[in-house]
Amino acid sequence: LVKACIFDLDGVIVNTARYHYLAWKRLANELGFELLEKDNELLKGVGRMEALEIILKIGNIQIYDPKFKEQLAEKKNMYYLEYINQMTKEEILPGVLKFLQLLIDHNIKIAIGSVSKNTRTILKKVGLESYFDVVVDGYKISKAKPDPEVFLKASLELNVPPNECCVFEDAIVGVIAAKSAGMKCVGVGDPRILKDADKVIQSFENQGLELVMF
Ligand code: B16
Ligand code: MG
Repeated sequence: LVKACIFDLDGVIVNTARYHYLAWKRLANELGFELLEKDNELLKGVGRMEALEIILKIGNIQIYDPKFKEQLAEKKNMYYLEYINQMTKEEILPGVLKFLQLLIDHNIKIAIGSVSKNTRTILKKVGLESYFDVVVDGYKISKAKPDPEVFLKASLELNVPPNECCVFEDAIVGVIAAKSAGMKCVGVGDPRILKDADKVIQSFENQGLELVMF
């Protein structure tokens, strides 16, 4: 059994991946190109500015002015916040609450490891702000996934060594980050995409403690 579980936020606890996509798509459309649902896979888990670079590459747009780039990223975030502000606890993904409670009941610590700067807002919106022992978000780190910084920081704050932590991730870069942090990793989503995870689940529904037995 592991001693702590670290959860990615977007796409694992709540389905905000969809809102990130809609917000980037709006920005892309304004810049004159289309953003496809399949392009969204590349955006999962990467930081805001890194995501913007990917978007601009897809649209074949070159921008050299860093200020203008900041403005575009901020615009996207405004669109994103419009969606986020409508969120309720109904949007916590199926089985998540039950699984978190199971871990708490068995004295397994729980943390959030997200590069999102909107982590606190989202947790508040869905009523999970006081659930986690530790929350590491985009304000506490300087390197986005696939860098392991976010998970190592969580392990440090939890006071649990990396090899006794298990990360839950929906993004390829997140799985890479977890593995290079020396942690166990459960992928949430498509096993063909999350090949490097130790295990992959479709959802948290009906998951028991054996999921974190390695
Ligand atoms: P923000 P995670 C990530 O969160 C998202 O997956 C990614 O799509 C987003 O670009 C990034 O947060 C930054 O988010 O713009 O809210 O700071 O998956 O690490 O929970
Ligand atoms: Mg994610």
